[in-house]
Amino acid sequence: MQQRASQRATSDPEHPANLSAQRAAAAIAEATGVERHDIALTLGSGWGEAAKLIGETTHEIPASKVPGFHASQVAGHPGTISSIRTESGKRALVIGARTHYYEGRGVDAVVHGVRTAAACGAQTMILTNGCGGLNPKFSAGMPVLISDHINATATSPLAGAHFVDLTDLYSPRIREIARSIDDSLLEGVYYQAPGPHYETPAEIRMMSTVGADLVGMSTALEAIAARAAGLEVFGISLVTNMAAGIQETALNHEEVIQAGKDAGPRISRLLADIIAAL
Ligand code: 8IG
Repeated sequence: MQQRASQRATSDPEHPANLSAQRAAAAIAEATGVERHDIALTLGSGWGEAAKLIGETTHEIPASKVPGFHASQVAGHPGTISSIRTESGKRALVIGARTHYYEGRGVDAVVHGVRTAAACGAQTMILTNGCGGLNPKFSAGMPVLISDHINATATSPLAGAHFVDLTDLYSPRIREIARSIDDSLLEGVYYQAPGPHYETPAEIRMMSTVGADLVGMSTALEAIAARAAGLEVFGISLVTNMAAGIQETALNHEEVIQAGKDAGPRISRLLADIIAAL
């Protein structure tokens, strides 16, 4: 019996999601003249400026010009895809246009950036985000390495009998490199909630109990798709607020943007140094 396309495994290059990523990669290659990118980064809340120190931005493409990408709905997300040449001559693809699960465009849209990165030839996927902190060792403005995740979206970017191992999903090798650059960096388990609402204090207590240190609305689904596509994954969060009930004041997106601005120079330098050391 013939399977419907939507039921086929996403490891199949003919799957519509992979064809869409190949079209995006072709558009990026055409707009930049760069046939292969080595590294890709997705910039989350607070990380919008952080790619500037990585190298020279040679091309900047509005996300709406690349198949499958959408203009950002979130303030503080640039909505562009850029190509950067690092000092060592590597090519970095910077995806400043993340589709979040809460936008309701489906999981394939959420991981389109990751699949496009793989189709552009990238070997490494760097996922950044802004998030809430649960672990009392953390405070607003602190970058934290993601050591593992809890995917609480109740879905997967993969379909079909595609059983992907997620042990050591967040590259121990690159985490070690990061700590060799800044030995004060802490690590934590990231909990991806579906959003778009923030949590209640009771939910935050539950998440702490099940082992979460960080909570946000991205990254886990993207990391799964990246691993499935064979990429080495590195995740880093900027704690922009302490989670509901841990911080005394109500949560708002303005503090998220402000924390990003305040931490900007430190996290930019850190990201640039990590990429230079890969
Ligand atoms: I920035 O406290 C940011 N994103 N779910 N909770 C959730 N997402 C976030 C939070 C937070 N802060």
